[in-house]
Amino acid sequence: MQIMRWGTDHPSITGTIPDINLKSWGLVVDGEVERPLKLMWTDFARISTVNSVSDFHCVEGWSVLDCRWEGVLFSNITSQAKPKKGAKYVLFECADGYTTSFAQDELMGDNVLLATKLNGKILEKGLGFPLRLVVPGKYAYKSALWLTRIHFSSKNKLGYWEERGYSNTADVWKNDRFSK
Ligand SMILES: Nc1nc2c(c(=O)[nH]1)N[C@H]1C(S)=C(S)[C@@H](COP(=O)(O)O)O[C@H]1N2
Ligand SMILES: [Mo]
Repeated sequence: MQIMRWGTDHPSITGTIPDINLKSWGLVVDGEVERPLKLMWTDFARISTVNSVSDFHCVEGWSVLDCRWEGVLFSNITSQAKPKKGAKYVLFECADGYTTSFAQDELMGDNVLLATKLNGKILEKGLGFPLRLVVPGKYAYKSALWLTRIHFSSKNKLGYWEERGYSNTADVWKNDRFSK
């Protein structure tokens, strides 16, 4: 296993790092939900956060160990937005146009975060500022940077790399890299 620095992989599908202004940025939570939300940065300061330490693995063979993430539990957002029955799938959209997708039940663990901090510091621009998804045990392409939208649906829409042949389940410990 290769241990590397952050950002040595392809950090953005557009090749540039989105420049996000916190005054206008907001996270939209919509789709098949009882209560669509738009959470602004000032709202994030009010929602309680948790810490979660995990390793980060890319399908291309590099890893970053012992990342201490801090952020809002995904399950906290779900309980606010209240997805409708049957809205089993979740698509994450990002400021650079990137997307990634999950089944909702993969995201309900107490280590799945919308992270605002890494190792005690607000995320750097290149690492997803202001908000990135952290799903320990899933490959790095499931960690959406520069989040702008969480969309609940009864339909399973594949994300950017998942559409291009990478596994939708992406379990690191099953070496589950490519779609079957
Ligand atoms: N918004 C966005 N998120 C993204 C990507 C991207 O291009 N855009 N690339 C993914 C891939 S393929 C990897 S390996 C990781 C890299 O995360 P890092 O830049 O923090 O190392 O981000 C993932 N999340
Ligand atoms: Mo990647």
